[in-house]
Amino acid sequence: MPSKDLQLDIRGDNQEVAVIRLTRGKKRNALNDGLILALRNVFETLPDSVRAAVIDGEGEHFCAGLDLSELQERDAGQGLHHSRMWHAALERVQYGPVPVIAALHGAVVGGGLELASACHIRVADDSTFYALPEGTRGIFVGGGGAVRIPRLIGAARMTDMMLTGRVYNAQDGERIGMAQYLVPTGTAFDKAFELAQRIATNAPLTNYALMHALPRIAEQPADQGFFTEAMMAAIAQSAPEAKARVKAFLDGKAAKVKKA
Ligand code: 1HE
Repeated sequence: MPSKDLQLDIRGDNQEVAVIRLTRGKKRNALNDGLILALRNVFETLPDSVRAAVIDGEGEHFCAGLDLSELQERDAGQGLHHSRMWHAALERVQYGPVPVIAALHGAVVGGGLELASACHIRVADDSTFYALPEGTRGIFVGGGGAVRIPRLIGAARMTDMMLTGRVYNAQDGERIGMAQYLVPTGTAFDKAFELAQRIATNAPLTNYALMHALPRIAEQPADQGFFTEAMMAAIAQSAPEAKARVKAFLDGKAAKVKKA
């Protein structure tokens, strides 16, 4: 067990899905230093069988952000290292071994939204709400939110959230890009798990390309992006698994794309 506040459960017929649960429900899954380090450790030590992961939170809220009781007076240097510790952990989530799906419900606030934004897919249920109370607490985001959240919703919306304390509900959150899926209350975990099982059947190199190449390509100038894309495409299609999958389709043995 990585930590009493973080549970890891390996599921699926082939042990292919890691379910990572914040289990500090009494404190609304507020993230203390131990929990951040445990999160990092989990992603650094996932079993080889794991192909996708789900993160969710115990109780009525996904995560209340930074554990404010640990926010003592830090000097500038300590504050810098603390923020860098969060960066290191959430970098392991975003650029770790497998795609990660966040199952959101209730509060997704402050560092909770920073954690969610480091995941590759966010599934929110109707009870979800999003906020960045750092603005009203007199602090700033420090867990990578200034980099990741504008990429989801734009800098203008994030500025508004922090300046005015604006809270987005689940429906508006999905509309502006906080989550890719919106599902009825109580079903976010099931949907996230279903997606994880599906993602686990992809060719690992395709998943790797989507996690590690796509976000970098998207940040590159077009000319460099096209070149990196061509390199990644060539590597992916040369894998024996890609050839087998394409052959299966051409032989009529693989699923067609169906109308949504
Ligand atoms: C906490 C925290 C926390 C709850 N740190 N202890 N985040 C915030 O500013 C959000 C603060 N939390 C809230 O606004 C509310 O707690 C919630 C909307 C999330 C949930 O409300 P509710 O009514 O269900 O719970 P509660 O009664 O407020 O809290 C239950 C307990 O959890 C209570 O402790 P208790 O000992 O009195 O039972 C709360 O003190 C505790 N609790 N949230 C510590 N965040 C890398 S930088 C990131 C910067 C940030 O994330 S800043 C934003 C911090």
